[in-house]
Amino acid sequence: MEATAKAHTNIALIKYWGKRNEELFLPMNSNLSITLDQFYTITSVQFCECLTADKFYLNDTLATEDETKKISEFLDLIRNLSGVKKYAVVDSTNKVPTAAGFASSASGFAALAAAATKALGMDIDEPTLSTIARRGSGSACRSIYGGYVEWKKGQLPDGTDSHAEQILPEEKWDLSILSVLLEPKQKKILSREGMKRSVETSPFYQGWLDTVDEDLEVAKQAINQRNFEMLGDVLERNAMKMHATTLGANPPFMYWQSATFDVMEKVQELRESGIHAYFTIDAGPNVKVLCQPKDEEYVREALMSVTSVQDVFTCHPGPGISYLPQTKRKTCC
Ligand code: 2P0
Repeated sequence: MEATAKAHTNIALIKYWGKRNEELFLPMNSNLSITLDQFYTITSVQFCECLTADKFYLNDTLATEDETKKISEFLDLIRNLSGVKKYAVVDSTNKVPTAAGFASSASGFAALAAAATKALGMDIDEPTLSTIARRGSGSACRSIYGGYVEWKKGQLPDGTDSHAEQILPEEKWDLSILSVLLEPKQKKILSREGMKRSVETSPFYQGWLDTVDEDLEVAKQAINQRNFEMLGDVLERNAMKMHATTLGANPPFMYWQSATFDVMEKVQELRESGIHAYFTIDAGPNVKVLCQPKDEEYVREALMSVTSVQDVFTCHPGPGISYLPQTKRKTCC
């Protein structure tokens, strides 16, 4: 009753911003991401009768009670689906630079959903696995698939039609995604809280909802046509609109800091000089810059020249879930 799975993290080009059902993690809008090749989580799960509670190791260290509670609640969903009541040892290793503004929750819950369902011998297809991963963290449902991925918001109240699907495999279109690491200066407003406050209080949230479906259609068309400028224009616009909702919230908040603007300006400068580069920003100050692989080195150097930039990590589109042979991991008895 054990299995190991690997899931890569993803970055949204059209953002998931707002929930229509918080308990089921149902989004207000459909959205679109690229799964990244460099950043991932490997998780082993072993269910065993000898355990009296779940045990969670994160990067080789026994996790805190709070961290373990989140994992246990997620495993409860899977135990309910499978009918198996046993507890589990979960051993998870993150190769995700969280300091660079990459949440490990997407790859983390995708890997956990895959390993736990496999360990229990559950026969489920990928869309169903995606709906399960979604219940850990919304963006995790996209990490089941590689390449270019759409999370369809669905309509059913139980969320069974709210899952991701691949729109283009990773090998069909190579792009460079440069993640720009800045020095964090302020306390983070978690995306979960930020999106809730925007939905409930921002007058600009309706503007977001009124235009996001059109952004998504343009992005899908651009991917279909491999039209990088068209994709870049819409992904940058979409990120700006998401952040505009935070400025209208009550109380207002903003994820950017002065260094964020320095990077945005550098990207604009690059474009004025004829290089096609576009930025996107998630629920934090760090910036991700998309460009074509032929320009990757030049863009990386330009970004490194910005005083407040600490480092730049380069990624390309990466794969979906995979299952690994059992290695020497933490075991129960
Ligand atoms: C995204 N973000 O589409 C958006 C853009 C942040 C900004 O998905 O509450 O950790 O666990 O469902 O998935 C981050 O939010 O939030 C996120 P929950 P999640 O990538």
